[in-house]
Amino acid sequence: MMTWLRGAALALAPLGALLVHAYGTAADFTIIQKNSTFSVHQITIKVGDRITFVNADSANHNVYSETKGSEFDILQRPGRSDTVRFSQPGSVEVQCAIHPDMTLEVQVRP
Ligand SMILES: [Cu+2]
Repeated sequence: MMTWLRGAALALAPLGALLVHAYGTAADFTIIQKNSTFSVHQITIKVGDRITFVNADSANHNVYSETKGSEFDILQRPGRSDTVRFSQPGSVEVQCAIHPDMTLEVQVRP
């Protein structure tokens, strides 16, 4: 019985290592929306990284992207935060559908 358990653990070990590797290199960034502006207007990340958008205003925001392969569209009530994972390399234009002056360029490196 002990031998079987040990064998099973060894067989599963490579799978666990693979999962850690797949998610281990991704980084998380946070961008705040305050006074109807993004806290940064340009950011460079890598494929697989995540950006959490926080609405720190007392009004709604609607962060979105129509860049091909990186589309998203999120209505955010005050205080809400949502995370977007960027899986396509290239330049992603991010805007707010409610405040057209709110712009952000996300450079996603391969
Ligand atoms: Cu807005």
